[in-house]
Amino acid sequence: MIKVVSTSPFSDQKMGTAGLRRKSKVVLQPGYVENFMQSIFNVIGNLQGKVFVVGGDGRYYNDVAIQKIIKMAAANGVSRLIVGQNGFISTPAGSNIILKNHADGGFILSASHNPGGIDGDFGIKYSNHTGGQIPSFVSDAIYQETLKISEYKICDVPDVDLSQIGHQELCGMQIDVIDPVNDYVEMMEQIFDFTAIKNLFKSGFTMRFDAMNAVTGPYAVRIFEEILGASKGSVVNYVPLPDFGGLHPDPNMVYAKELVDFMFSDDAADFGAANDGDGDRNMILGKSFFVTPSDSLAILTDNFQYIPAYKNGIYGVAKSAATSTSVERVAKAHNIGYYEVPTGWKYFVNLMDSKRITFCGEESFGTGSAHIREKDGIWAVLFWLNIIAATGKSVAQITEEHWQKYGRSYYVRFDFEGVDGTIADNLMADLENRLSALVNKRYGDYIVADAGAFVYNDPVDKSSTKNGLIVRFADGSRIVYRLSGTGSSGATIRVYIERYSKEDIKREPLQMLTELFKIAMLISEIPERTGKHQADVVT
Ligand code: VG1
Ligand code: CO
Repeated sequence: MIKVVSTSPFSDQKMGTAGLRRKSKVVLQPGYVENFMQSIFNVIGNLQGKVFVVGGDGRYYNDVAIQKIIKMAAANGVSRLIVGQNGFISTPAGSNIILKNHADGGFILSASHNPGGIDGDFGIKYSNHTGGQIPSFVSDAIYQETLKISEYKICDVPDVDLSQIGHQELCGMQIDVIDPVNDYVEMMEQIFDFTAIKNLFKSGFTMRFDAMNAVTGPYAVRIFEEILGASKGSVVNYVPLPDFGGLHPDPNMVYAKELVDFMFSDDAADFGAANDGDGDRNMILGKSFFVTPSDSLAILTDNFQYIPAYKNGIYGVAKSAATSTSVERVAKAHNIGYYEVPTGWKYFVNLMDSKRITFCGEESFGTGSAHIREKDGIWAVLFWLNIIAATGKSVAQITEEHWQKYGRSYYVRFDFEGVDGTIADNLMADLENRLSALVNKRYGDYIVADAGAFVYNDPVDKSSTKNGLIVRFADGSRIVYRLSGTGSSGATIRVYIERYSKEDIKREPLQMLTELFKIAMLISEIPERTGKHQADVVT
């Protein structure tokens, strides 16, 4: 029943910050998924005895791609697949399933926060036995393989029924269809004080969680409403839809507009949160209050003692270079390890495995801990609820007290989207060349203290990665520039701007950063080279 099909390479199957991400219509091309998967299987080599986890966020084409992957895994000699019921598994739940079952890796079919549907994006994230996404040297080898692939193997059988939980066999491979929510819920119960959170809801505390018609709906309904007792209807947009009901499942002030409007209205709940398409990002809101992800990481780290799983101490904390320096001050105060890595969760994996860190986070609405090897949206929401339950304080109070204690990093990210790829590449290359000449230059109130490329040397595998350019000013302010690695068309230039203030903590971030934004544009020549004077998305 095993068919060997000849194929010819696609030139664009290079993985980005988090897996392969392309327009759905690109992925629909005959052989596209097959070539990519066969290249992975070829690089892994002998698949006898190997176990993989497969699922996705339910977006358009998930159902078709998952059947291809199952039939190809069987044809390539994989011993066992653990598949989410109806093909659903969130990215954090997938990481947990890999670790819990000592699987050799897993495939989460998702383009994460990118829109779905036939005109949206599709993607595949590939993790190894660590439960985290593969390091760059492995994705480079897979890319090389995609460029020379000439055939793939597939079992020529009808589609597998994924609607029922249980075991079945396909071409000699065992398939276990599992409930994707159970193990995840069990893990959360072991980390947090569910009794305290239950009591919080009993006392009348209200929340709204926006699942954005994506994968976390079933997880959120089970955990927040059914187990913890948040009132029915607290979780909205909880049915995962192939096109996310037209939503752009990116939990930020721009795309989670419905939730933001509600939380800034007179009827606001006490607490608001949203997750992205595959459930690894989170946004935290209080009544008329937004917590930046960089601050959220710092606040969670500072409050680890309230969480049963962490109360005996944490190893350390890490952030991506583009994330604000808030958490650095917390790490110093607690005298714990502190690391700065390139953008992308895969860079945290070695630090967690080697017990250098417990928490990590990115400005892009990602927070997580060493309970798994992916960022975890619902985990972050539960962490906040646990702190609120333990302290009796509101989101705004917790955040403002944090600023009083540590000062505040005003922080905003500006995205310039749909830029021509060559223009973007040249802009970054030229900027890098000019940076060293900027040192000691004065721009209004700001003097450049240091400027150059960000280079990360991994203390565990000794690999070296260059990602983004950083300009540091004498007062501690920073501008970071980098190109996005998750887009599916054109280039996106991200400009991250930060300014620290010890006492002045109640101002509007955009106002505080007006001058630095102008400097950022001047230094980079973004307006002249792209024709854009304003960012397309500001978060
Ligand atoms: C973006 C974010 C990055 C995140 C990545 C994957 O990457 O900036 O912090 O790790 O998305 O997140 P980039 O290269 O576009 O800046 V997800 O939730 O899309 O898997
Ligand atoms: Co995501």
